[in-house]
Amino acid sequence: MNSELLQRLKDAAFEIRCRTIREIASFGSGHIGGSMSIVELLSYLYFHEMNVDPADPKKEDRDRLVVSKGHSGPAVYATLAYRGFFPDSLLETLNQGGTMLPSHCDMLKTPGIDFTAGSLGQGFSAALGIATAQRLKGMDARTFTIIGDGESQEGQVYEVAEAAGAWGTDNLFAFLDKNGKQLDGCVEDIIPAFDTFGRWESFGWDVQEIDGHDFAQIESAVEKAKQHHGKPHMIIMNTIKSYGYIPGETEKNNHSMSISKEGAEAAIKALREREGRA
Ligand SMILES: Cc1ncc(C[n+]2csc(CCOP(=O)(O)OP(=O)(O)O)c2C)c(N)n1
Ligand SMILES: [Mg+2]
Repeated sequence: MNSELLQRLKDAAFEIRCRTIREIASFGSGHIGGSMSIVELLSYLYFHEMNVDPADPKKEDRDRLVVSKGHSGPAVYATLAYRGFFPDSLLETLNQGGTMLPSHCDMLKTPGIDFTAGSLGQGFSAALGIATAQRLKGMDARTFTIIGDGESQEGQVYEVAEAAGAWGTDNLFAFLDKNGKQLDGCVEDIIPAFDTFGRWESFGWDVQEIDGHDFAQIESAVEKAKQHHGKPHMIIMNTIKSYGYIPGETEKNNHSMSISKEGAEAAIKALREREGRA
């Protein structure tokens, strides 16, 4: 990855993290853990990879993103705001009455959200449907989707695995946010995910495993996937739940957390220092 792009993406990730932390603090609590673990991916998709236009969020030939772990809405909204889909000021309305930004992604409420999610497993099915429609219409567009490792315990996920593998849906690019944690504990303690890589391969997917916080690895995996025709793509991302919201990184229960306004500013200061930013 060239250094100019790397710096641009790192800056975007920092801006998105600051916005996500403040946004959750404006409501007082929210899904910080699974929001922060996908920030590098969101930065990469919206600031480098995806064909989207904030001035025309519904343009037909766009690439789509279905965040099937829809509780990560706060990070997605922060990304969309920073990309220019709507003003930053809306982030302060997160989850409040009448908001355009409900805690879970809603395609009827928010410009730039391609599918409603929150009931784990369902968004992933929709992503396959959207990718299939793009193919049937002869479009060049891709569908990106993000699922969680806890979400991967949903049986519906494996209906998608089977169908997409059988159909060779190669415009479907899935990312598994393997942060090792679900709502109330570690995946390994609840339903250990035996051989995640082999499992997806066995369904006929093109599978890679990377560090989900490393932009160079994200770029190389996406570029490799684009060259691999005839199979849907699964990029397993090893991540840290709450990454970048430093007080949450070492917290056992970091799925949904309370954040005060002062706590948000202290956390942003700590992140700024850790990243060596002025
Ligand atoms: C069908 C369904 N069951 C339960 C929930 C409640 N729930 C919300 S988030 C979550 C844990 C998800 O864990 P994971 O997919 O690993 O998400 P992440 O760690 O990325 O936050 C659960 C059980 C839900 N949203 N949908
Ligand atoms: Mg998880």
